[in-house]
Amino acid sequence: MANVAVIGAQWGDEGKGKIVDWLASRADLVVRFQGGHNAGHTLVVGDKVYKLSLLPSGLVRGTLSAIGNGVVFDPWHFRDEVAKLQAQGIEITPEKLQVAETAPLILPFHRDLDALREDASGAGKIGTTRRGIGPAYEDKVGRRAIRVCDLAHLDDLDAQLDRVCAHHDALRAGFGQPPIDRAKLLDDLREIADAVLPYAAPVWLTLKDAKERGRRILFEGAQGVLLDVDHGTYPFVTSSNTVSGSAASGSGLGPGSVGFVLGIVKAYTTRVGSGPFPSEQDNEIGEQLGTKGREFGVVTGRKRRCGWFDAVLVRQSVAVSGITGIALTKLDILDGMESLRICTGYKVGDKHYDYLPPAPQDQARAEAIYEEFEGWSGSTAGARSWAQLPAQAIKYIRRIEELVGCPVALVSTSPEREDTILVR
Ligand code: 2SA
Ligand code: GDP
Ligand code: MG
Repeated sequence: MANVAVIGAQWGDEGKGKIVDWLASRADLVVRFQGGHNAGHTLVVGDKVYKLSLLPSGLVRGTLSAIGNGVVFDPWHFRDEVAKLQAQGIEITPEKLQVAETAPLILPFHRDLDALREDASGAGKIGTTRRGIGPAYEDKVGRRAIRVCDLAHLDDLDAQLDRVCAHHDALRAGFGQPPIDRAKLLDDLREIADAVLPYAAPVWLTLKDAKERGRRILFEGAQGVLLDVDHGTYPFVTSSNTVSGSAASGSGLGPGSVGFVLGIVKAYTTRVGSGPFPSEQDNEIGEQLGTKGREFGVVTGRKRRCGWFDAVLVRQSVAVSGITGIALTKLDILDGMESLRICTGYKVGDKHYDYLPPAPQDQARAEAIYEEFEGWSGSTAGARSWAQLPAQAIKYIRRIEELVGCPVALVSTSPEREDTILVR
């Protein structure tokens, strides 16, 4: 089996966690390559529910897992999430989990800045998870980040602390906040270093070794292509590249090592946070999808916005992320709906678009053009074979394939691990 990258092809929460978990039994190593503890992946195994934010979903299967250099890493959250999963009976040791030594840290002042900016932005706010993701990536690109490897050199960190504190103190002053308490920061880092350093490792070397031994690597994406900082609905995006291209740079293997790009696609559309959403149903239909689909943020508990399937967006995600096959999730949520709609294009003023116009002003004005679709009366919930799907549900899947230009390889029909159909 080729190495697989699992990529969200919409605005996140497509069900990547469930699919990674399902695939993890067929992989030797699961690696996360972007994002941080803004991600929220729910895994249901029998009567147990696991909620992961920072840790790779492969851990639940006991598969060797790694957090790559492309991830922004909150060491305090790491400690707590490890403890939470251990309490649920998951084995987490340095033999099972590695953290890239070069991953930049999310520090308390990143979280502060994220919240201060959001609070000051009023209606224009991004709707971030307030976990300091954006500010931490800014420091990485600005070459002033403190990284995992620096936790082993805390007595020799003055020059780096000077740089990062000078930058943040100026920003904090603008919000009327006191400067960073450097002594406290160093104390806190000394205390947390012991919880992190045993896991710190050259993940790129582990991957090189895995590749040479022909091990199967699973790249676990977070968020979705429409939240990609280059390809998404900018500026209403996250601060990393969520496309498959970053699986290579964010873990330390060349792009040739990603053999199959599996795009995770929900059978309708959701978004959490602000920003354009042309097929949004701010009405009874959206309520129905949200209630039945339990569409609430895993990290923040926020209600997710819901709407019809948008084929324009997914077609674009397939292109920019090189998606080779789709895992279609939550088909069961559409069971019993009399009629369905699929967005096939946009009208912006008198212009027609079959892709997402780049300017936020045009995205905000884009009106969805729909194709009507008859629903199905039978149930797909819990189906484990293609033959169990109602004929009309199969038609819906086939139409999605046509419109987005990519075959459906998997269909998911419940949160349960085994309720997954492998399409042959
Ligand atoms: P951030 O915090 O800087 O990454 O926020 C920027 C935008 O990215 C969105 N974002 C997400 N969208 C969907 N799911 C995410 N994970 C959690 C979940 C979210 C939650 O699985 O439910 O619990 O609210 C996620 N993480 C970031 C975010 O909403 C902003 O639009
Ligand atoms: P992720 O961020 O892409 O991993 O997705 P989340 O875990 O944030 O959100 C997906 C939610 O849908 C989770 O609660 C899953 O348990 C659930 N889920 C995944 N696949 C299915 C499915 O096929 N049917 C139903 N009903 N729920 C699903
Ligand atoms: Mg999620």
